Amino acid sequence: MPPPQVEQAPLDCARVKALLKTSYVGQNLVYYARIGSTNDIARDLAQARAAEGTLVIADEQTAGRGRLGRQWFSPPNSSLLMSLILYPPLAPSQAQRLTMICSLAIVNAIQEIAQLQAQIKWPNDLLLAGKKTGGILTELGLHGQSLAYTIVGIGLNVNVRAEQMPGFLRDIATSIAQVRHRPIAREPLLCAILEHVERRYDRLRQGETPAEEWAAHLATLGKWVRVSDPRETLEGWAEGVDEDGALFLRLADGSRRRLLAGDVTLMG
Ligand code: BT5
Repeated sequence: MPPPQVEQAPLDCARVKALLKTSYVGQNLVYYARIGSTNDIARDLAQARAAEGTLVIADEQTAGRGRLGRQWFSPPNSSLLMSLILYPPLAPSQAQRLTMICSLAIVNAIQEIAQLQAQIKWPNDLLLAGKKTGGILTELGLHGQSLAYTIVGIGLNVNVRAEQMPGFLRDIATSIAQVRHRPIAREPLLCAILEHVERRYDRLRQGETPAEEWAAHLATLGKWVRVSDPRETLEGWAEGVDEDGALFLRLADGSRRRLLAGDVTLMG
């Protein structure tokens, strides 16, 4: 079946403002048709103490990035590319909790708006039909030993067509429209994500931990996996995660490692 033609119009910010039912997340919306990286703009705003919940969003990024300086690819007007400014009452070692609540919020919103069940791949990927549909890049600003601000950068493939993906991504990446076989308006999806983020962030600030729910949505657990970071590659049984999202890996020699970051390959 040929891929469907999908809607790739610029984001309708007036529609977002009309639909959005949050009290602070996304209420200060900073829109760019084209920008280098929304995370960079958000960092500058956070350093100038922009309001909590300020959202920088773009229809196109010329220097969108993932972890370790990797490129985030997105055709214009096809995706959600955004960075949220938060000042959480957390220690730097707990900041992964923000990635956790945002990935859960995206799972909730995709279910609500597109009726699809997304999964989370440790530590920061969103999957649909086993392929990467989104990624989160949480960056921290420190003041001494404390968190001064956090920027949660979210890239979500909404109406990206298969033929728009560069060759090296075609087998491993997908979009909501590809899985659903039809495009979806980005504005209601964006609003649903922000509403779920706000609810979850309010609970996080009250001391709730998202770990148990997050673990239940992880595609990674209970599987034999390979985890690579720039220093080493380990293989083992993904046993569980702790409150701060660290992964417990049981190695073949019986020892257990606690991993904070890395790239996971699900084996067999
Ligand atoms: C991520 O990094 O997955 C985090 C991506 C965050 C992007 C957002 S967009 C808004 C905000 N502003 C930014 O500049 N960044 C954030 P990582 O886990 O390191 O994955 C990066 C890898 O994902 C790349 O090396 C590619 O293999 C793959 N990739 C790149 N673009 C993709 C896409 N559109 N869909 C699926 N996979 C992609």
